[in-house]
Amino acid sequence: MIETQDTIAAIITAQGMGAMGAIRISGPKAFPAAQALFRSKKGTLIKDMPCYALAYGLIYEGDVLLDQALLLKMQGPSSFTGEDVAELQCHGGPLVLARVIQALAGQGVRPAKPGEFTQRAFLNGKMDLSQAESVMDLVSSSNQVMAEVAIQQMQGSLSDHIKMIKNKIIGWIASIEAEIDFPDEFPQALEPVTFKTEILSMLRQIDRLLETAAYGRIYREGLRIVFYGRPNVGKSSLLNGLLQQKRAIVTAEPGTTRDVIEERMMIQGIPIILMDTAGVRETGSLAEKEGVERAKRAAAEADLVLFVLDLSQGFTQEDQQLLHGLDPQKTLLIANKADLVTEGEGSIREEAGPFEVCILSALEQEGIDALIRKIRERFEAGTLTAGNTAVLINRRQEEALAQTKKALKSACEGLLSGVSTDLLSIDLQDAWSYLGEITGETVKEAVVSEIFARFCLGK
Ligand SMILES: Nc1nc2c(ncn2[C@@H]2O[C@H](COP(=O)(O)OP(=O)(O)OP(=O)(O)O)[C@@H](O)[C@H]2O)c(=O)[nH]1
Ligand SMILES: [Mg+2]
Repeated sequence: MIETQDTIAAIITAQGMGAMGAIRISGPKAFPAAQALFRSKKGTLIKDMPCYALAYGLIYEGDVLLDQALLLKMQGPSSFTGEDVAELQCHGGPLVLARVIQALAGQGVRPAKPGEFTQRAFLNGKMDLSQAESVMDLVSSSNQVMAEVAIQQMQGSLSDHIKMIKNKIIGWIASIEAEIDFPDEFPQALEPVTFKTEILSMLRQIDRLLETAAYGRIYREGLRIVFYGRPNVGKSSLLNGLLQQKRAIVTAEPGTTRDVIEERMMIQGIPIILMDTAGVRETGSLAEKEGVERAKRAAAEADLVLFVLDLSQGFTQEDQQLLHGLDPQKTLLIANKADLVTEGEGSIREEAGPFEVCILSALEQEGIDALIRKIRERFEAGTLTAGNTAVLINRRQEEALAQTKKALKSACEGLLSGVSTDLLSIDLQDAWSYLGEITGETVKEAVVSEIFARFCLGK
């Protein structure tokens, strides 16, 4: 346990006005500090209350009555942070709560930093780092899938898996150490063929976890869909059509959109970031040039590009050039302005080659539903259906798993090519240590602080 001598407090309910507002006080002085402010109606003292008991009373700062409140006592280690915790359930006015926090400051209780309660829970061994990260995922989840996965991960769906792999590796390391220390009794700790089979199975498990990274990013941050194409083909009209509002300016003049316009929406439970961009063309205008550069960057970083063309003009040479650099797996070709043509739909499909085509009219709102279905299909065409997984790893965990995989592969190759056992042990220790970054045992203090600093206040 590290030094957590300060006693801290924060409002743990949403900011602003509400029927109720709760304040959490955590640390060695939680009970005496709360006692200095709180007078129970029945005269009960906090120190005499059992753990998880509630008391009703009044909160004072000196002689000034601040509020009526319920006090909940949670004695360390049986609390969220693992420390002594007192929670005051007050009335939810921002001023009332601010005055209570101020009164607590008078008792030597300092305001908690963002994520500090959860950080203490982690440091006191109440949860591992991946579980702590899931707390934030749950609080900030914008969709049902993320919320469901976050609660599973808080319960240990990821950490149990990681612990299992780590234990196996520790077993191997122990065998190697035994071989080094007592070569006569343990002549060949790891039998190469068995070891190879086991390590391959472990690598498959790691791959399955790694496969969840892409969905993890989408459910945490949103699927980035970028409208891309020549000027005037109807990109902004399509953005507005999907959003069902006139978000972007639409004019008959080519070069209307300059900046990247970003909007969030949900499409059948998937969080989406829609990005409208400037039409790509050679231009003398500095602002438009910059817009075109931004459009190209956005398309390169997109999860899905909606490449829009004007069906009434057909598949122009410029369209073909632009489309050339795009990945058919990550692109849908939108043939817009279908209302202006009566034939030629078939030929666009042929010309599109490997690109899937969606014919629609943004102006008449024809074909938008089919587009939405196609977006959903593309999302589900990945390696797994995210809805069935209990784990969605984040970028940090993905990086640590990729490193683990490298170290394990190196161990496996080493054993097969007959390297010395101590080199093998180093690879396995590396793998163990990378896994420890996920659960938190081997992660650097600075990384821990950075993770918790991203949390919201009061969490
Ligand atoms: N007939 C018809 N006109 C459309 C359709 N979609 C867009 N337009 C028209 O095409 C013109 C250009 O539309 P925008 O949505 O501004 O096109 P854009 O691709 O965003 O253009 P830039 O921002 O200049 O790149 C406007 O006059 C729209 O009304 C459509 O489906 N049918
Ligand atoms: Mg536009």
